Amino acid sequence: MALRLLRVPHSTNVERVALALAHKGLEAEWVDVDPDDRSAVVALSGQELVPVLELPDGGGLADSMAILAWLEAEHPEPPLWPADPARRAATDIALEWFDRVWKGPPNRIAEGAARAHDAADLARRLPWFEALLAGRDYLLSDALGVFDVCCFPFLKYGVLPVAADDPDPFHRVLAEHLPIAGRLPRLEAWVRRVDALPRASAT
Ligand SMILES: N[C@@H](CCC(=O)N[C@@H](CS)C(=O)NCC(=O)O)C(=O)O
Repeated sequence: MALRLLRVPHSTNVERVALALAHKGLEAEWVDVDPDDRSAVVALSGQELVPVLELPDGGGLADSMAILAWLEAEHPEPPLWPADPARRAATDIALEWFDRVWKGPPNRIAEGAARAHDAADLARRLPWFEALLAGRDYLLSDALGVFDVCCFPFLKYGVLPVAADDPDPFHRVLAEHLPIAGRLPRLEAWVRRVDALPRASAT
């Protein structure tokens, strides 16, 4: 049975879930929410942001990474997290760093509240991703993992164009501040590699 999820167009965090669902061979029943009317999102989850997963008990689970953790627990195969405890802990540290540290500068720039070092921090951290891809196809291992799914919808803007009908200024900030194409070959190839993977589409 397809999992029911709420989404808005062009959402980075929704794309994380779409990639994870497809990786696990799961089908989605996507409910398209009007970006200007979040009442269905609030009714299901008590907050306004998407994605939200409708749980089997009728409740709603918000936050893309919480949804990915739920999918991993309920549908462990094929895995997104490594089984080895040390590699799993390193993965969780990377995930928390990405959402709590890496995302800060582009979010603040898009909100017009940039700090002095935000643009420099984004530039300084970009080669770290290039280095992670030395000798392997994915950021933390030879196979697609949860850190790839976490980062791809954001880093892709350094390679792939922003859709003409995408009004989100955050995506244009990412495109402007992530000089990947033509400069970081392993990272550019990784973006194209992950972009070629399937997403769970509407059933
Ligand atoms: N931490 C949340 C963030 C969710 C989030 O920021 N969602 C965006 C779409 S990517 C949203 O709903 N923004 C509100 C808006 O666009 O009005 C997650 O990972 O799901």
